[in-house]
Amino acid sequence: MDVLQKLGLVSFRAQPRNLSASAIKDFSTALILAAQRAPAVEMTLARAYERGLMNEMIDLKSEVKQRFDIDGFVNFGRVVDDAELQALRVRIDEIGDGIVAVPAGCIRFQEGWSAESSGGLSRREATWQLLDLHPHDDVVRAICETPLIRETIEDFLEGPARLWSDQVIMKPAHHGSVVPWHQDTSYWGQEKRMTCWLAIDDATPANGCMRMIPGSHRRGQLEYTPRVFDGVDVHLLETNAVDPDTQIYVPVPAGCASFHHPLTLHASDVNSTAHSRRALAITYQAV
Ligand SMILES: O=C(O)CCC(=O)C(=O)O
Repeated sequence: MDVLQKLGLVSFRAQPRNLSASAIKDFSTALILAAQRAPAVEMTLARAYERGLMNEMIDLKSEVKQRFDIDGFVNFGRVVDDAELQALRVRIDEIGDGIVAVPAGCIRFQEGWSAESSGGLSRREATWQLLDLHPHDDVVRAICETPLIRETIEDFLEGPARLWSDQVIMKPAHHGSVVPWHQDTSYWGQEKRMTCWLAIDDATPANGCMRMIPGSHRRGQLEYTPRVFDGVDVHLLETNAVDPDTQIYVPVPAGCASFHHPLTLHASDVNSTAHSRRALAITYQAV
């Protein structure tokens, strides 16, 4: 029997591939709603650990690793508890509101926004991205150094790793913008790194959850072009040669995470809902 079934768990990865984009959105939304109602459907090593299921945990670890090796990403389950998540939310709000100061280089605002010329947007609503907070903020650093996150990345990298960077894409309500198809290596080069993408709010197809192309990490570095998008004051790198028919939506409930390989093609849509979709991407580098 599949180890997930044995644990009474269902993987988000069981997403049918031959459905239309709108059917996939409905399916993904149904999964995330099910996860909220019944946390038992989360695929989580922590749960096996809590139940003292050590053998299952070892099996599950190898199952997760196998899936990761095949797909270049895995929808993992819960990595932080409610109190940690709440502390992170409060701190991100405080930084967005300017109540807790971080160096100016850690904040990217939406294009054209300034306190004097705000266009009706608060400072927090106009914050597009927070970058490398962990050297400056204890709450964010503690989350980035969560042992389950570090150990999972070290399993994927097959060796020790150190925290390298963090970023929060804020995707505020109503105007959170698109992140185009890209490989992280287009920004970073080919160093051996791995990212844990922790949902601060529920990430759904409607509010711009991640979309991934399974197996794309085996295609090597692809061509890319810099692009400027409306409302985003940064050059984003867009990889061409993407067949969106092969994409998978990866909805992640708040407090849970997906992990992705730096060569895996991924993107996210605009957030047209009334609630923000924030996520903390935590990257480790092999040492
Ligand atoms: O949060 C997003 O929408 C995109 C994040 C991303 O591209 C990444 O973590 O590499």
